[in-house]
Formats: sequence, C-alpha cells, structure tokens
Amino acid sequence: MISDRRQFIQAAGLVAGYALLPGLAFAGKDNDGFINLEARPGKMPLLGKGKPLTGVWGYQGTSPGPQIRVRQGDEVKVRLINKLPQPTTIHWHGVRIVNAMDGVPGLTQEAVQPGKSFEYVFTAPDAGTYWYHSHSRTWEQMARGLYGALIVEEKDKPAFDRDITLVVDDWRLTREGKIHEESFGLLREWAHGGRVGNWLTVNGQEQPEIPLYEGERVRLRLINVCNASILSLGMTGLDPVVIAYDGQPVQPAALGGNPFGISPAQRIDLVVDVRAKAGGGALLAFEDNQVLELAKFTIRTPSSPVAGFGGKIARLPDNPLPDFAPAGAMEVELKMEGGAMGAMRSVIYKGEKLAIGDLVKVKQIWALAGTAGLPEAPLFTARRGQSVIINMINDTAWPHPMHIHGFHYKVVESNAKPVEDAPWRDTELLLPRDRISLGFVADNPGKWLLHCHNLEHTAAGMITWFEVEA
Ligand SMILES: [Cu+2]
Repeated sequence: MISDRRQFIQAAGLVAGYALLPGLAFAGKDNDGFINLEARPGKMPLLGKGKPLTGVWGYQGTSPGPQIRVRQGDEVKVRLINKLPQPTTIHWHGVRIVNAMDGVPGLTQEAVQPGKSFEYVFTAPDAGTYWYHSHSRTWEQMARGLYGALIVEEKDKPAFDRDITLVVDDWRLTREGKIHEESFGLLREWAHGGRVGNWLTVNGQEQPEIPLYEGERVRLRLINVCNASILSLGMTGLDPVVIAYDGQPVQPAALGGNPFGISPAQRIDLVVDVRAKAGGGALLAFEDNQVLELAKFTIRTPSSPVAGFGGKIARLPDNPLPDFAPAGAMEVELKMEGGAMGAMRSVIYKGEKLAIGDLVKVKQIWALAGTAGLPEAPLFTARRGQSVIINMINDTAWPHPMHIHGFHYKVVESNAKPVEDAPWRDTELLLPRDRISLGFVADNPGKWLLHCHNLEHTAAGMITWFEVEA
C-alpha cells in the first residue's frame, strides 16, 4: 500500500513538477523508436517575459534541448538532424559509451553536414545525471545553446517525491538580447579564462520560480553547461545533501551552508528535504563579491500528500564501474602549459615545432604534453583492461576542468598527497599549479579525447587523445 501510494505521488509529482518547470520538455520517440533531435535556429525568451527574444541554436530550436530520460541499461536511439548552417555532432558527456557513438568529428565520426543526419545508438550503462552537447566548433555551438540533459534513471527508482533537473548556463548577450557574436574567437579571451557570460539562466530562463512543497524530499540535478564559468553555488532556506558527482553516487553528505563549486561540464546531484514552512528559498551563484540569484524556490503547501523524508537519505546504488587499483598501472605524464602569464615558449602544432609568436598567429595558445591541438598520434596506447594513471601537471596560471571521454576516473594523488576514496568523476578541476594524478581502468576500446572543458581553451590547443586497444 505504501509503495502504491508513493508511486502514485511520484507520478503526480512528476507531472506537476515538470509541467511547471520551464525549458525542459521531454524528448518523445518517433514511430521507429528514435528520438529525432533537430539542431536548428530558434528563439528563446532569455531576457524574460515581454523582452526581445534571443536567436539561439538548439535541439528542436530550444535551449536546453529536450530532456532525454532513459532507464539504466536501456538502448538510446537518437537521430541528429542538422538544420544548422555548420557541420555538427553530438557528444554524450559522461556516458561510458561505445566509441563510434562518442561524437568527436575527425576521431570517432565524420561531422554531420548541414541537411544531413546521423543515428546515435548506444546503451547507457550507468544511472545518473549526464548531458549531451555539440562537439563541433563547440566554443560557438554550445555558446549558442546546443546542449541538453540526459538523465539515466536507476533500475529501482529511489524514493524522492520529485526529481528536478537544473541546467545552468551563462550567456553573453547584447543589450538587445542578441548573442554577442563579436566576442566569438577573441584570442585575448582564449588565452585567459575563456568567454564568460553576462546573463545567467536556469533551464533557459532568468531566475525561474521553482515550486517546492512542504515536507517533500526532492532530488535536484545541477548541470553546468557554461563555456568557461566555474560556478560557486549555494542555497538559502534549504540544506542540500550531495548524493552524486558527475553521475556517480557518493556517500550522502550535507553541505552545511557552504558554497559548492561546479566547473564547466560537471554535475552535482543534491537532495533537499523541504523542512521550511510555506515561504521562499533560492539557488544562488557567488561571483567575486556579488551574490546572484539563479532560481527562486517557492515553498508551497502541498495539495496532495507527499512521501516526505521519513528515513535517512540512502546512498544510491553504485554503477558497474571497474575497480581501479594503482598496482601495475601504466603512468602517463601530462603537462598542461600555455595561456596568459604562462611560460610556454614553443610546442608542436600539426607536426611542426612552432615558437609562441607563430602559435599565436594560428590561435594556439595552450598545450598538453608539448603539443597544441589534436596530435596525429595518441598521447598513449593502453591495452584493454589496463590500469592507467595520468599525472596532470597544471603549469599554467589558470584553472582547467579536465575531461576524459568514455571513462570515469578517480583522483589518487593530489599535490603529492595520496587521496583515498575520491569520487568517480569525468571532469576534474585543476587549479593553477595543481599536480593531480587520476586513475582509471582502460576497459573501453577506441579513440578517446582528453581535453580541458573550458571550451576556449580546447579550441586554442588544450586537447589530446589516447587509444585503448580492442
Ligand atoms: Cu583550460
């Protein structure tokens, strides 16, 4: 009976929650079982009601694109239809995916030309919060809105009254609400912290109002889709508990009022027990000395019973990741260099050694392991199933959110100190001068990217790849 009631409440809650949440319509399947995602221009009310609309590029012309929700282990079938004036692809960020579906032009597939389509078919092995985005001229296409949430539900649904996805972006808009195109490709920004926005949205809306109901236990899934902004977030009126990073469960831990960081491409799953009586709360962004309100939580009296928070928040079931053990691992050194205030003098670009002056001319200003841009040869080749440790040395004056495609990894050492029980992540932030060692098991064959997810840094050289033998 209890479970029936809970199921009913969840179903009712889902409908109420999603219907009221802007910008996150669900992806529907076509007759042939495919979700058709049309990448095309569209118009979004980013500035708010009654203000000029913003011309974006989005999936189905909206940003975020439709939320894709599947069950763990399900086959995901998406047909990308390119109605943009540029070639494009889709990358499924954080999914331990079959290599041919990873969406990297020139490495795992040809870019999809305007007017053409491509079918992505893969299984989602891990439950959690993931996302999809363009991986072609990513610095421009993502800044124009080409991304969406990919939610993989646990096989046994955990007991939350509602499950709400919050996609956070910073846009750079003109006063008229247009995408600020003049700042695309500015070397000055590429060499510094990237193209930072001036307009924050959650699910494509400025300061949306998100209703919460007294007594309910809600899962919030935050995704940072900014090109370059490392967000420091906090909440008022609620006491969030972290349950997952980058899709992978962790032991539930209350944040205790402390701001929490989320760098580009990272996700954080939180649970909030709505203990406050009717009133308000907020999701806040801290930036320098400013506090910006990202979203307003309006706490209401529920019109139907909520399942609530009787028990402790349980740890989500772990995903089937291979255990990592450092013994016998192959070690790879990855020096990160370049950027403003950096010491980089010359590196390899397209097989040729170029001095910094010539690198600047071709807009390459960052390097990984002595090479700017995607090299011909892989950084390393691992046997399938081999343990790998990458020793990342951030020899720059800038932070870098480092992303590895196709794998989750653990920090095993941080600035000469061993780290125990780090969470599995697909994107880890390295601060200036950090020396971080990451470990993972190379169990997925193919050609995989390793790059900084500050998209301007990627474009300006901070990208490499490795291969796992079949
Ligand atoms: Cu970077």
